[in-house]
Amino acid sequence: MTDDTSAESPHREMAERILGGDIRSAARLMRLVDDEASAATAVLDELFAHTGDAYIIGITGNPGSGKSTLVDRMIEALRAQDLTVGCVAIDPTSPFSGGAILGDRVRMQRHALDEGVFIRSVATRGNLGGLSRSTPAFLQILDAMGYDILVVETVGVGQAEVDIVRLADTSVVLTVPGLGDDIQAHKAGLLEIADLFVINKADRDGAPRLRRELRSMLDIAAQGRDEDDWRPPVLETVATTGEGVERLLDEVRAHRDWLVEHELLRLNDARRVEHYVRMRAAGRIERLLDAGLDSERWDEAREALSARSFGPDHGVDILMELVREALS
Ligand SMILES: Nc1nc2c(ncn2[C@@H]2O[C@H](COP(=O)(O)OP(=O)(O)OP(=O)(O)O)[C@@H](O)[C@H]2O)c(=O)[nH]1
Ligand SMILES: [Mg+2]
Repeated sequence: MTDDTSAESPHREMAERILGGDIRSAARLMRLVDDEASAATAVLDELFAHTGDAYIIGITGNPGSGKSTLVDRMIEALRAQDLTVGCVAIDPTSPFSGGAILGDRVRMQRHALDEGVFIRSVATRGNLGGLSRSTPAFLQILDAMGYDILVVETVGVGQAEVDIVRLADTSVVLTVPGLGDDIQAHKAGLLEIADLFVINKADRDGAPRLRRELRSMLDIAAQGRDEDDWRPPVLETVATTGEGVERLLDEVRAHRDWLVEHELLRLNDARRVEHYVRMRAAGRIERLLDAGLDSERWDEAREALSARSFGPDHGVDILMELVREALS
C-alpha cells in the first residue's frame, strides 16, 4: 500500500460514484461542503473536469411570491421533455419560522422518486455568507452528475443572493400583483439582473397594471441600448395551475439561443468559474488571517493596539507580515 494512492483514493472513489449518478454520495458530499470539511474540496476538484455542461436558471423574487410552486411546475414540464433537473432552493428564513423548507419538501415531494430530479433545500439561518460559499459547489456537484438543467431558487433580498442569480445563464425575476409601491425601488434594482420577468399569481387583481409598469420601466432602461441587445420579456404565470409555464420555458430557450448566438454562454461559464475560484481564495486568505491572529507576535500587537501604542493601520501591517511569513 503506497501512501500516495491510499490518501487519494477515497476522494476519487466518492467522485466516481457521484459521476455515476449516485444520489447518496452526492448528498454526503453536500453535507461535507456545508461543514466546510477539507475533504470536500478534494472531491470537488476531482469533479471539476466534468462540469460546465449544465444550463443554469436562477429564480428570484419576494418571499411567498410562488417561486417553489413555479419551480415545481417547471420541473414537471422539463421532465416531460425528457430533460433531467437539479434544483437548489435557498431559504433564508430563520429556524423559528422554518415552514418554507417543509413547504418546499411537500410541494416538490412528488418528484422525490424520479431519478431525473434532484432537489436540495438549503437553510441559511440568515447566514448568507455561508450560502454564497456552498451554492456554487452544489451546482458543480449537480453539473458533474449530468443534470441537464439546474435551477436555483433564492429570495431576492441580499447582495449574496443577487450574485448567485447573476451567475445563472438565465435569471428569472418573479413579481406578484398587489405588493404596493414599496417594491418600486426593489424592482428598479432587479431590472439589471432580470433576463425574464414573470408576474406570478396572475389570477389576482392588478396583473395588467403591474405588466404595464414593468414594460415601461424596461422600455426606459432599454433606451440607448443596442438593437441587438436582449430585451427581457414580461410573462404571466399562475404557478398553482401551471398556466404560462410552457411559455416561460420557451422564453428561457429563446434567451439561451440568444446567448449562444452572441457567444456569451462560454463567458457565463468562465465568470462562474472565476467567481468560484475567488470565493475559495477568499476562504484561504481568511484562514491565513485567522492563523496570524493566533500567533505570539499578534498577542503582543493586540496588547499594543489596546494600549493605543500605534494605530490600526500599523496593526494591519503586522498582520500582513504574518500572512506573508506563513506563505513563504
Ligand atoms: N393565487 C395564487 N397563489 C399562488 C400562485 N403561486 C403560488 N401561490 C401560493 O403562494 C404561496 C407561496 O408559494 P411558494 O411557492 O411557497 O412561494 P415561494 O416564493 O417559494 O416562498 P418562499 O420560498 O417562502 O419565499 C403558496 O400558498 C402557493 O400555493 C399563483 O399563481 N396564484
Ligand atoms: Mg420557496
